[in-house]
Amino acid sequence: MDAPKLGPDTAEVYERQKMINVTLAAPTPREAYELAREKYGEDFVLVSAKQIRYEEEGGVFSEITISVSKERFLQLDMTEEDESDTEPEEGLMEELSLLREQIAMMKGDLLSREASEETLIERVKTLFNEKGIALEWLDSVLEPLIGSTVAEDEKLLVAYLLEEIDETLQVRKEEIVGQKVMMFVGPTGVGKTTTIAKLAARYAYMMEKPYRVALINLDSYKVGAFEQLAHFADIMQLKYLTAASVGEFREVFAELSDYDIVLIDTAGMSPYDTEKLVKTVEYLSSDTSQTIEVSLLIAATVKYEDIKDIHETFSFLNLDSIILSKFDETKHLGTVLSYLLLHPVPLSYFSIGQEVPDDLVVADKEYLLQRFIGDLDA
Ligand SMILES: Nc1nc2c(ncn2[C@@H]2O[C@H](COP(=O)(O)OP(=O)(O)O)[C@@H](O)[C@H]2O)c(=O)[nH]1
Ligand SMILES: [Mg+2]
Repeated sequence: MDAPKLGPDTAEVYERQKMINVTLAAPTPREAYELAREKYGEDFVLVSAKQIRYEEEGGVFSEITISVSKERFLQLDMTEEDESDTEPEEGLMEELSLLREQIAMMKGDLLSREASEETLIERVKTLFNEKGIALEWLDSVLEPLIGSTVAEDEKLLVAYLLEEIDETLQVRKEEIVGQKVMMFVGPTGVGKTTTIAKLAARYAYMMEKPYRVALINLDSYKVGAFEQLAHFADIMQLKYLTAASVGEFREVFAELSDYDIVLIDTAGMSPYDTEKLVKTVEYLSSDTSQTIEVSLLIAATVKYEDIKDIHETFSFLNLDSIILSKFDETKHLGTVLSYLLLHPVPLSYFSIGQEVPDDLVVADKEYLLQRFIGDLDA
């Protein structure tokens, strides 16, 4: 035959236009013909018949080839296959489609879970950001949580962030060993002079032992500034000295070797002031090898825009500690907290009001966090 092979070998199916050739085998040509009639009724045409000898068994078989309409052939073929061969295949198909459904469900589940986690993280991030915490810090802390169990629960997420804040914040123990020299820097009006007065009273009269306290005023610019600190010194009967230049500072500092604590008041943020501060710090650490603790005062009320300027002006002094002032004036500590998270310098004291000497507390993370949580709750 010259037609191309189309079907399985056993059936030797050939297609001619709309007809298909089917070969059937039986012991005799007659039985083969009966077989064809059984299968296709009258709907076929006999094409050829031949006898086949089976070598091994020495038997003879008759083969007939008939031509059946494609339609009829397919009908029969399908029903036959349905009964026998296709069963396992169909089972497989069913299993496959079931599996596919399951995978689709799992995928959907996973996607919706990821999506809900993302929205949960976004929600908590927005909450903290609205309270002043920088996105930069929030992203760095929250990113590793994506896909973790913490990210599936809002309360856990909030608790995790508070824990991270707690861990990042640093506080400095109040320690007085040897001579302690402290310089207070920060923008005008932040509360430097008031805080120095509070600390002077604390060290001189309110600790378990009285310390000898001296005050130096480097704040030669502000009108009335000399009088303010001098007034406190007078009331508390403490040594008080002024120095308008680094040269003068050198002279007055030399007089103070007997004092346990020297507190240095400074002026604001002009380049002239900061240059004087740098020179003073340099002088103290190089010429007298005296360790000097530089404390930056930041008001809890500080605005986000201002805190950058403050950082740029004072951070190159190598800050040893930060004092937060005006705690009593705001409930919103996010901005200052955010600064502390991005620039972790230990906190030393909190100024919580105008009263000298009472409105001062040693820095305490709990105190700060409780207030921040109160603000979050609101
Ligand atoms: N409400 C409040 N006012 C404060 C606090 N600390 C200082 N002040 C007030 O802020 C103003 C400026 O304080 P001052 O010590 O002169 O700031 P300085 O310019 O940094 O020396 C004064 O009226 C202080 O009484 C504080 O913790 N809370
Ligand atoms: Mg002052």
